[in-house]
Amino acid sequence: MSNRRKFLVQTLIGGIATGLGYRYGLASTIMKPAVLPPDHESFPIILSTWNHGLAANKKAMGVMIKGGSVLDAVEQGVRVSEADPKVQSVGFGGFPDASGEVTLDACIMGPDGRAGSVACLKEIMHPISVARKVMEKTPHVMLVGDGAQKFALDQGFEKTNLLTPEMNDNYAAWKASGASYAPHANWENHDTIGLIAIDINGDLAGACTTSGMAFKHPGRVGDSPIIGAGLFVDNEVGAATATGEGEAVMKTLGSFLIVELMRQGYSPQQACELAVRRIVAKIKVHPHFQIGYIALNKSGEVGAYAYAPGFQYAFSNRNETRLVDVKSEKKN
Ligand code: SD4
Repeated sequence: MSNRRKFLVQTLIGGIATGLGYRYGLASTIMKPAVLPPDHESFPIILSTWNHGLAANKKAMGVMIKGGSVLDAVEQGVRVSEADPKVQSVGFGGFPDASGEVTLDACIMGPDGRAGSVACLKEIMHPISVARKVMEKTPHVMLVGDGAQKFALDQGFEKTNLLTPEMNDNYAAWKASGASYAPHANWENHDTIGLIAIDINGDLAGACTTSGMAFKHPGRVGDSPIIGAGLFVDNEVGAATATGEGEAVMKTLGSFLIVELMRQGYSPQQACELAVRRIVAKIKVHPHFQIGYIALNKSGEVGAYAYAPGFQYAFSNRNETRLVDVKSEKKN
């Protein structure tokens, strides 16, 4: 067989195998992600959800520029949002649940594949740091509720009242208006921070932290602390994180899906679009539905996509930090 024919036959067989693999979910076992050499000129690269990500990115960049690890960077970055009462869906000053309590969800994942998570954690200012301790100090991945709080206190974290006077007023107004739960997640009222980063060595990490949907049912946990839903990192491939109505992200394991799509060769942008379309195909969404994904691959390429207009993310590389408007499936 001539070389050209051999090439064509091999390409055809490879294409069929890839197509079948993709169709039957086997592609990750037969394909390697395309990895370009890291662009050291602009690395580190950091992406985070919503405009408060600008401050978080700057903090995370500072940590890496000073020689800190990418894991330290993602943790320190999102702690900025957790401590800021103006960020109303994360940490201190976050919206409470339907009983008036602020309960926090967070997770972290590092380049070595380790992960830690806390859910429904009360009265602790920095759930992301508790999640990191779960990862580093226990054989577990996730601690929830009272057990998570006990662990945090044992680790030296202190109790803080997370319900600010402003949020108390919001809660009272919500009660007075009939106290019905309506998941409206967009820039006006939602700002979970998911932050993903790649350092100058090409190592990836991510962190995601939230107070969840405003006035949620007590005990409700969203996507943000669920590894694979709100966040996923695979150091060979890339990282992805989510914001918006977590139930839809959980039902489709959105961040894991994006990373697996990138493993199969899709760009971060294509992978985010496919993950949003997976939700559209599988779940009946309501008129105020919103979901936003951001993703970063091992080569430093980035992508983002939302269901509805209004989603933004903060982009940083060594040279600049800026806010990016994200395209959406629904146009208005
Ligand atoms: C949740 N995904 O608890 C979170 C909420 C969110 O911006 O992202 N808000 O479902």
